[in-house]
Amino acid sequence: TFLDRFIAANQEQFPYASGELSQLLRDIALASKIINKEINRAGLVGIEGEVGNKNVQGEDQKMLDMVAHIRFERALCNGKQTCGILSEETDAIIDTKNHQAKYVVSMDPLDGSSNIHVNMPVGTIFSIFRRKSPQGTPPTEEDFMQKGIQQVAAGYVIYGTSMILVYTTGFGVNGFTYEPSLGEFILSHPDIRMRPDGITLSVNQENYNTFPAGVKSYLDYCKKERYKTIYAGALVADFHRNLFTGGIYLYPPSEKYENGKLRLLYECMPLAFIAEQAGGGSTNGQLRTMEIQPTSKHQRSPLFIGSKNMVGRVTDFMVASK
Ligand code: AHM
Ligand code: MG
Repeated sequence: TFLDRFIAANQEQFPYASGELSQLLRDIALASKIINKEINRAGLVGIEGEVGNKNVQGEDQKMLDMVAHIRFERALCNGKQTCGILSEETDAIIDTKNHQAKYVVSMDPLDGSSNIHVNMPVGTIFSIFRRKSPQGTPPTEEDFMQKGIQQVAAGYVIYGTSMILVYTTGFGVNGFTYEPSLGEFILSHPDIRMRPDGITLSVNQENYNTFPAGVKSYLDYCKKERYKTIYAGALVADFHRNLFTGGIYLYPPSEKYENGKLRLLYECMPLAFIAEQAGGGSTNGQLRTMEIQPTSKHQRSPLFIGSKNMVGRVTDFMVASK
């Protein structure tokens, strides 16, 4: 099944189905195809850059973040279904001038971009809400200050060995693999379910010394149980792996990042929606990620996400240590 057909066939599942959300998802898919192309090409540039000048490499990465951002912005503006965009790459919300549109999109256009110059996977993460402000007016910050449980759809694209788009509209999770010769996404992973348990642990232990006591004891427990640590350094890639094999990804608070590093609106929330829809879980160590009330656009949140029992266990460890 092609993505377009799948979206059309499932349109009646959308709360206010009238084709707009379907179009919006297609716009995102289109932008991701373009970005995939840019990233493939950047690989070549990166390899050359490595031999030469480090600064150029740094600029390259930043450039790609911006390229991805611009591609999405354009696709969403042209698609006309989005009135506002919140992106990791710009501080203010973007008014697409489509004031009649019903939806707003939060996104991290290129997650894990430091992976680019070493040819490791990167991703895009997105979250879609219905606006709160009236149709016909410009988007407001309020439109974005909604809890995860209000998301209409969320997903990610992983630019890896192949490009895969995974999304949910609250009726399970489906994954589509890009077939370059056809230029189409094809349903390759229908109804993805996450195992309740796993042995993969994805965490950067650099800040172990200043992690909360509960996290430290959980990590000690994982060591004792001989869990294996796999960390790609790109949230999308680590999450994707754990989604299929069972596992947990953590980015706890530490001295360096007192609220963790990841952004609530366009990193934690969308992946939490997917995790839950696949039977997994996500918390900030206390609260369900989906129930956190955002208070600012780029706010950070600790993240404990993955197989349900693993997330339950680390959360228990944290509560017990309080
Ligand atoms: P980015 O959005 O600037 O790429 O930062 C988010 C990334 C995540 O993809 C990844 O999991 C994390 O930062 C890695 O951070 P660290 O290097 O501190 O482990
Ligand atoms: Mg990111």
